Amino acid sequence: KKNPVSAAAEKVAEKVQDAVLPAPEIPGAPGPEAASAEEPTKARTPLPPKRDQRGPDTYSPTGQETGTPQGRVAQDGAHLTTAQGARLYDTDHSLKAGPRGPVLLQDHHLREKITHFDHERIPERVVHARGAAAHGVFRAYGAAAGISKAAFLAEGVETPVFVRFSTVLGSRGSADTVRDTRGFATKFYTQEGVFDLVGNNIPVFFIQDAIKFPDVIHAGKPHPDREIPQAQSAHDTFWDFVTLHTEATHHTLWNMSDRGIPRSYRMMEGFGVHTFRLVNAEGATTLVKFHWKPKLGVHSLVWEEAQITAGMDPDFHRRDLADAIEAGAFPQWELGVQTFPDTEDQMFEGIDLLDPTKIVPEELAPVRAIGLMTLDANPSNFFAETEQVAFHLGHLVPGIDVTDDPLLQGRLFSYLDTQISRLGGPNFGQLPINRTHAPVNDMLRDGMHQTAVHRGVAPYRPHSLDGGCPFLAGADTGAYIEVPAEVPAARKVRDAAASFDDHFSQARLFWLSMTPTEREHIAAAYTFELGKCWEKAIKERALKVLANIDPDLCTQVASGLGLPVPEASVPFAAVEPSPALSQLSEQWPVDGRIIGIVTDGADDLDGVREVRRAVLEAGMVPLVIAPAGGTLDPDGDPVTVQRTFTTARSVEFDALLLAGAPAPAADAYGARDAKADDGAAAATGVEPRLLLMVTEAYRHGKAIGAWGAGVSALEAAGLPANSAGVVTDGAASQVLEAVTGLLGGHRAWDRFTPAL
Ligand code: HDE
Repeated sequence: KKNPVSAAAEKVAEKVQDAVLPAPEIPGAPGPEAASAEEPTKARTPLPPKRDQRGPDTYSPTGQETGTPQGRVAQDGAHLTTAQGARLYDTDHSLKAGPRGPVLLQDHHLREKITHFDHERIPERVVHARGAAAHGVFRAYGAAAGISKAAFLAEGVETPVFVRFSTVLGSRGSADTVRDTRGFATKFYTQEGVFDLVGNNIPVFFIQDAIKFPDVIHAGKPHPDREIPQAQSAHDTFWDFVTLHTEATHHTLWNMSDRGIPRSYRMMEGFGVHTFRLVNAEGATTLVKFHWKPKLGVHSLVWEEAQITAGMDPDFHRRDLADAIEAGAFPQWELGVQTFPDTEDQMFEGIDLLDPTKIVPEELAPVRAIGLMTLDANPSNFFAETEQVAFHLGHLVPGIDVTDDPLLQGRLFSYLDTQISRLGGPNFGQLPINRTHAPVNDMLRDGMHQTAVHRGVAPYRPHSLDGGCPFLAGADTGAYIEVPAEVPAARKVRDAAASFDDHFSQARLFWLSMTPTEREHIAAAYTFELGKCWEKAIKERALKVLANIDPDLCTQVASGLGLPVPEASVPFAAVEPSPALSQLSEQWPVDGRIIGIVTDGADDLDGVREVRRAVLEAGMVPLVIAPAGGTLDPDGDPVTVQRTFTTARSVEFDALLLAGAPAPAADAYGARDAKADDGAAAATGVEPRLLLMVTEAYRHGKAIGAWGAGVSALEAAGLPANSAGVVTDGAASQVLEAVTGLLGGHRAWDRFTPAL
């Protein structure tokens, strides 16, 4: 009789044999036969990361280069094992007293597997829980070398980076396209230690003092009784807070603007928000504000599009970032600085540099580019990297120091503190994604999840054992030395500077810098958000705040809410608009834009092939939409269908091209519904879901091109052929050319109406 263990192993081997995938070709690895289930004793080189993926570095917990990918092992070798390395012959059945008997407590494998699973989750971040990240490299231009001695800012130095983008309010599983601020946190693995630039896509913050952070977040998070609404500011407690703390007016206005609903993480600016202090080799200091400028320009969704996308594709931004990187369309940002003299009063042109609710307009202090960041690889493992990465404002390198901004000062405490509970102890710096690339020689010992095996007996200084002490460094040997900034003699107070009392002038500056279209969007956003509030008193208070920004804005929102227009309570400041704040002024690259190409499966396939090719050549992504999936013209020059009317929705596309006008699909569930509801659509003889797609794209300001039979779909949708952003002149290639031109401006802006 056969030993039951080998019988089970054989059974599994039989099953696996058919399913086993061809072994990937890895240089130096054993040949494909080694992966055969028949010879399970030969070790196999682990699967390499996918082409677009990179994992953390090869540094050891103490910062030494090991040459082997630390913490990158998974499914390494031919045999499944327990966590202790014992080989397993079965992982699908618990150990029982007979096949129908009770499960035995001695089944260690069962208990280990379930116990580990039970503890797979860690607490999500208390803010910025929802995020996506990528690896990349930062290359310094050298332009900041005169003002900062940071080695990674010297000309030509390349530094690996890891960047995590996030929303603020939503929980880990919430939708990407909600109206919110976005986090933009960058970890630079410099040779002098880790430098974290933990910024946002909005250059100001809601509050001026960190002590209010728990309050503003409690107000923005879902109501504590029912835990709704998720990932939104459109509710009473948020508006209650921001109207009672009017320092929040400026940031709230940015959130209500198109900046609150970015088109893509790749198309956002980033800001360090606070003023930082740079110090050069001579000890001279300069105050700076950090800016990330995206090469693709700053672009946004429109509100209805953002809402539909939150349902159709809650992972829209995460997918967009990963897809772009996988396709080789690596997003890039220039890092820039605005520089200010480090004066005693820390003011610049009347603007308090220590007040995080204030910007310095670029017209007053231009942004000087100091380096280029390229994100060129996706993480290999979301949990190990994106979830476990720990950013901290206090991770500074020589040449970069902080200022006395009270928001910044509080953040210096918060990040380390929160990570101790989120990552389960003080040793999270040893996690592969958090490891510095600089050598580590600290005297921190023990603690939860210690992975370094420290040698020696004398983790203290000075000592006379362990071969002497590590020496202390000086300014000439790369020590991090705080700038000995003067602290003015003063009394201890719980107070703020008088300049912090100006809550409205810069909100007005922002409003006046917007184009009419952007103003329409802002007024509509306030009307939506306040319209979702329940308490009338909160809406009335919000209108009083708006009255102090601008009477037009206040009047529009008040009329939308059906409430009277209050008077301003503070005089309007005389402010100069800053055109740099508007998103709509320029033409931008179209790389990575997604073009939906609609065909009925027969009409002008040559045109479809031609525009498909041209779209790809222009660095954009063509997606062919047809009534049914599969391949068109399979025996000729085949065209693959990527979307059908069941899987496509307008929000996925930046522009639409119509090569045909498909008839309604008789059997499609959605089509039947739409036809029943919409006799007019049925009467047109055009697929109702295409009509929805076209009208939606039109409402959202997207470029639409049509030729041949496609023009009749436009007509059926009731769209005027000669209206803004609708192209019907010429054959396929001419239509595409005109549509590409429109995409450079992102949207057909003049199509917008206040109704959006
Ligand atoms: Fe944060 N913030 N924050 N914040 N913040 C966190 O740290 C905090 C602020 C920002 O992708 C937490 O590890 C306080 C401004 C980003 O992992 C926490 C205050 C700016 C991220 C924390 C602020 C930011 C965080 C939660 C008021 C832009 C996500 C999890 C003084 C300049 C980083 C964590 C990531 C995360 C505290 C205000 C940016 C709780 C107390 C201003 C991008 O420590």
